[in-house]
Amino acid sequence: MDRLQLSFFGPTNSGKSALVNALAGQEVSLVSPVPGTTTDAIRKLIELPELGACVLVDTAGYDDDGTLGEERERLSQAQVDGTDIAVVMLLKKESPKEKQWLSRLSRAGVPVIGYIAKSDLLLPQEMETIAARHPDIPLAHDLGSLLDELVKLLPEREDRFLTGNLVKAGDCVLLVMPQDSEAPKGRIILPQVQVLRELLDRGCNALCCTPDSLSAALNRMTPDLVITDSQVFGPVNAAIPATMPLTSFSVLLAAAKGDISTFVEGARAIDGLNPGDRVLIAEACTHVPDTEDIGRVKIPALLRRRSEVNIDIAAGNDFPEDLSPYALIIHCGACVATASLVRSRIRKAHLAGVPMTNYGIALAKLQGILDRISLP
Ligand SMILES: Nc1nc2c(ncn2[C@@H]2O[C@H](COP(=O)(O)OP(=O)(O)OP(=O)(O)O)[C@@H](O)[C@H]2O)c(=O)[nH]1
Ligand code: SF4
Ligand SMILES: [Mg+2]
Repeated sequence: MDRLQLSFFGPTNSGKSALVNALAGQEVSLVSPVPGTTTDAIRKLIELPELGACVLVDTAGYDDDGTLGEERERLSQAQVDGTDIAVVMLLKKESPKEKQWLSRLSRAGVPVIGYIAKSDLLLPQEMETIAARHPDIPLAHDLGSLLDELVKLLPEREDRFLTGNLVKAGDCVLLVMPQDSEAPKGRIILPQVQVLRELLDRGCNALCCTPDSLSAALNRMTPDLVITDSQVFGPVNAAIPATMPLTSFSVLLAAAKGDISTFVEGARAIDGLNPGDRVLIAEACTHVPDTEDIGRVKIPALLRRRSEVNIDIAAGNDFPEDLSPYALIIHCGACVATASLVRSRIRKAHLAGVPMTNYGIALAKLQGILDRISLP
């Protein structure tokens, strides 16, 4: 279910945007002979026959001198986290930043394909010289060879179910989905749609209700599992029998995107928070915060009820490089981000020795029911 993120890095004017357009078979990015044409990272969601659901990320080129160039390179660097496979453009004359970028990607554990840029303009021996410079990475020089190398590097796609072993065919599942001011108008949010679809695919019977209609729903069916929005964990837990399995959409998502045991372990650090400690709330995307925003309003309020901690918010790509000031990181459900992004952040937190949890698990902990919920 997770999209494969393919990111294209390289010097300005090396043909990144032209290559992304060729792969997508449409104009995703502007191509021009003017160095620095692409300024911000451009993301294109696309289905490629050989690769499945992908997000192609065209980045601003490096080797762009000046302050803006540095700023653009910083934005391109932010795309490294979350990248499943990187395509790095290799020029005839080695770019001064080539080695630095290759080692940055290698440190981040991102597999790389070197793409010999504008190979139609090169002599065979010039291509060989570039290949000799990079004996350790697979190389491509046109669309066909790039697709071949991408297919070879495809990570094992785990087609695991969001609901894991919590349900089996024929089970009745009750979904509690508040439609408060935070819910998008006229729509159901993605994790709920995904879970509902999966339950149908797995041959389960699913009934949806809001917290207000929960008791009416319970009169109609005895669920084998209740999946709730984690914001109403407490009242839902109080309304159902103690033996009835209960989980939340964000717990299911946390297990699919990240590492549930790290998150459960991280949530236990909430007990050790002291006044003055710094907690980082990290969101994978930027969205306009709401008055009932879970990360900016609800979780901070629950944390401060226990201890006067200081809270920093990092949205989108602004995940701090230096995590050492933090006593705890609480990450969002990453509904629109790739699992690789969350895993790379878990790795950074681990290296910095900072516990990390996520919204759903933290809410369960803060509402005193972490040990009550079923994990997929
Ligand atoms: N001959 C040749 N020219 C190419 C090829 N790919 C791109 N170009 C040309 O190179 C120039 C730069 O291409 P872009 O795709 O905009 O390069 P870019 O790496 O995205 O550049 P920035 O956005 O500035 O970082 C354009 O004039 C393209 O037409 C190629 O494979 N062969
Ligand atoms: S990616 Fe994170 S912050 Fe953005 S909407 Fe999804 S859960 Fe919220
Ligand atoms: Mg470009």
